Amino acid sequence: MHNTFKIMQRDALPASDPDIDKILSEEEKRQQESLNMIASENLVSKAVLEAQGSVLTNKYAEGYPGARYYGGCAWVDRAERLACERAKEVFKAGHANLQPHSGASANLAVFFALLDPGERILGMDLGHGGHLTHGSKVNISGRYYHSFSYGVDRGSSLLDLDQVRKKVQEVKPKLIIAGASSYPRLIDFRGFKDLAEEVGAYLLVDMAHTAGFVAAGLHPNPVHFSDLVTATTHKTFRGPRGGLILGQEKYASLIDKAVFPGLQGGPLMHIIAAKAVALKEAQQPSYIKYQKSVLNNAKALARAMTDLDFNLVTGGTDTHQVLVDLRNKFVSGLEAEKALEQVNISVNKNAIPYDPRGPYDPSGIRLGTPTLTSRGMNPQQMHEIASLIEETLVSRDSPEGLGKIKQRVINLCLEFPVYSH
Ligand code: DSN
Repeated sequence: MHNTFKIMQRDALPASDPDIDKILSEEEKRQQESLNMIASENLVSKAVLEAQGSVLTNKYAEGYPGARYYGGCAWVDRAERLACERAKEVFKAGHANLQPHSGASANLAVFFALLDPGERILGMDLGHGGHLTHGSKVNISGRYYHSFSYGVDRGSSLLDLDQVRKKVQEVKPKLIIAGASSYPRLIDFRGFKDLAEEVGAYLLVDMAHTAGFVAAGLHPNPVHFSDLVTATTHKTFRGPRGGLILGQEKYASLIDKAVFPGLQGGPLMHIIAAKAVALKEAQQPSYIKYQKSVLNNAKALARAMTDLDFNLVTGGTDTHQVLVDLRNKFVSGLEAEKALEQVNISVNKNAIPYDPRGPYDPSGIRLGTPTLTSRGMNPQQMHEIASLIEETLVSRDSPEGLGKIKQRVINLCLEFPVYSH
């Protein structure tokens, strides 16, 4: 007899595939009973889940609305048109492509549209908070293009555009990528545009982590002045797993051709419909309230961690992320991640800028507030969670101590159930 805990009712699966049904139940229980502080994750609405788990998965629709390689596309055409129109409204963009399966493929489509193999790109160093797809040598972006990187200031851990300018002038890239995976501060995308103009480069802004704040009008919108903007739809934006590309109308045909037939085959129409649902949610007043709470919670968490003598990279946050340098706590990022996992707190180990340790066991952890906020938590819980983190690290060698903390974590989670509305 397996665990029967369920968030979503399933009719056919329990009998047809009890193994997978059990895995889903266990994962639902894990999500219900864990504090998910992975900064790149969130909790989508039931409406998004329903669109995502719909019959649209049955449909092939290579091409674009009105110009498909398959018959029977009338309804999926409507879904994709709605998604594109809503994306253009939400982000005030001239053009939107909702087909990228992920942020990684959205970025690759932009490179494919604008560059020839071997041309120069300049992105943020992965070890300083950049992303694999911004030119890392182990990624296609660093193998097919001639990639260079800029970093953050050694003293402040902040991006200093004067230092970036030196790199831009030295490299003279054809494309500059602005945007980060673990950088807790606002990025001056407008400043990056000025740097790009100085050398005649394109500017790609990858706002995967902060798209929710841009959609809510809480962070400056880079769509107006960048050449192209990519994002994922599943992080702060709180939609289904996937990517999108936004840009001025003049790039429409280049981008559409790069995504299909350049890079991808059939679009995932169930995901595109779910993106449309999330985009509609992003137009509701409650969405702005939600995104404000994500930011307030991150600030509260940063304050509480600082009060407990944790060192924060850059000293605080303007986003949903809090990047903790653990060196003064004499625990590594991997040890912290493992200890926290034992008490049902999910975080990821993370490099800090100029990290003296290696990438598999770096000196930091990255914390995020989007999922906690989606559960309805507020600054009071952020203080409680900071204490739980501190106590876990102190008690990491005591199974009994960790057991007690885990029970407190579960109790807190059950006060803020997932999918309670
Ligand atoms: N893996 C994502 C993150 O955690 O930031 C980026 O792709």
